[in-house]
Amino acid sequence: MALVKRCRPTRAGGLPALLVGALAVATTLTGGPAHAAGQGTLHELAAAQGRYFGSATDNPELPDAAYAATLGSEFGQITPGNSMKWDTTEPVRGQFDFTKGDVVTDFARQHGQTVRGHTLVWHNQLPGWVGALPSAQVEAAMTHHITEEATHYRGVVSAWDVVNEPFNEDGTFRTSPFYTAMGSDYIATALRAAHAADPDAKLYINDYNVEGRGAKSDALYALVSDLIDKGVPLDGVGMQAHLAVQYGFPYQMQANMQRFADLGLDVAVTELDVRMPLPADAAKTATQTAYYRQVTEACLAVARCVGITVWDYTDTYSWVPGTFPGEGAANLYDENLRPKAAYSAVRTALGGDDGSGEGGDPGALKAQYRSSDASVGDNQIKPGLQLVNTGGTAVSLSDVTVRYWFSSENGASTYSTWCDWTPIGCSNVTHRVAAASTPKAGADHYLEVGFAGGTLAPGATTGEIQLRLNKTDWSNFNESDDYSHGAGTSYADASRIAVYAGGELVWGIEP
Ligand code: G2I
Repeated sequence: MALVKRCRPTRAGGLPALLVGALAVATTLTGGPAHAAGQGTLHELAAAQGRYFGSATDNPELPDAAYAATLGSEFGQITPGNSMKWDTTEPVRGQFDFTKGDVVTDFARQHGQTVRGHTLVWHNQLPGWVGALPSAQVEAAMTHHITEEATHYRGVVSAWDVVNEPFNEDGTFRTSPFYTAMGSDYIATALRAAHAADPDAKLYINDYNVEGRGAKSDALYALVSDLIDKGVPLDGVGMQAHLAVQYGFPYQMQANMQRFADLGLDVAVTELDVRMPLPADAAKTATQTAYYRQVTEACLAVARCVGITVWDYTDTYSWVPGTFPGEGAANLYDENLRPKAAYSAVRTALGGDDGSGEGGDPGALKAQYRSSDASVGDNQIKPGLQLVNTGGTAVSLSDVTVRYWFSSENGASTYSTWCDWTPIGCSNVTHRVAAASTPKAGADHYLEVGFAGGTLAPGATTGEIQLRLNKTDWSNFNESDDYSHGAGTSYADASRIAVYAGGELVWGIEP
């Protein structure tokens, strides 16, 4: 669906087109296109650059048909998030169960995807019996586990995270039953056992917070240098890349990847996501978008960076909210499986279009908002809105609508709405309140704004539209928890205000 195709010639007496540059507004893209309609999938774009683009998945997610459709089409590689871990595959000593992992590898085979095995030796998700073993028995148990699992998946997985997360943040070795029993030699022993069981699989050490230069990545560098010197089978390092907007981008990520590559190792980004403190806003979303783009660019700049795996592709199935309460929105797609701005940024970094089907115009319309409301607890809501055409083609406004979501509290179900002022003339603006079809907290109603006609030229803005609404019983609102409400008093990009063209979402994130 392309805006271009819906555009009609500018009619006589069309709306004045104010220049964006005349307004002091932020211009960062945050809402992003609502549809993935570009040329080629993420994996196809990556493959054209000699890389793969993959996603983690998990067994409970696969019956979700819409989820599975995108998992199977957009991504060329998958990593099982849990089903190859020790507590699943050998819950009782010597009793192996590969049922769940096999479901994932079957999915991959049906969709022509490669599989990253995750993970053979890790301190976490270990069955209790391992920790209860006498030290003298741990090596045999570890070797047996690796041998059985890597043999089962021989020829099926292309790479293994043989050892996962061996380091503490300060670069010392993490304590685990394996480290306690064997010291750091457990790592070489594990790699040798994996190589014996599956000589063709690429063998990795995988960790988090090793994406940038620092104590932890220095320790990993020292470890892998030593393993290479000793002739231990090792093919690569996995950089998980669980990033967060509030902690900054990894320090010198590309140079850090390059130093591992210079040792003759492959580098893989194995678990990418970029979380943020909720609620998402325009600034956090812009930072997230930049981080996804920068990781992609870093990988492409390092010849031995073989590919990128996101730690699941949608917020629906993210591990983040369960581990970091109050944080989330970390993935490339939202909970409605709509690609975010980060998705577009990854596509363009991979050399593709942005996925909007708009001939390279990222999100041809965007909404900006300011609050004109000094009081969030009185009987009126006063949003200021404006639309900006960020694309290269004129947009007909007659089939454009904008939604601002709020909560009705407990008052009347009828409303009055007002346009107080706009440079395009309030007679050109329509407004009404409607009940949300799926009421959510902070979003059981929305103010819908439309246009009698007119055309918004490339780069033009409607200018501000000063709106106001009240309940007909004049009872008070509590705007502070309203989905689309913000405290900012100057215009800024607003990802919680949706813009539709021809009934299709072209900007923003619905509640
Ligand atoms: O924690 C994020 C990742 C960090 N790197 C290693 C990865 O293996 C790890 O993945 C996550 C999974 O995505 C989560 O799904 O590992 C977590 C456990 O360390 C997984 O969470 C666990 C829950 O904690 C359990 O309560 C649950 O039973 O998933 C289990 C299976 O659904």
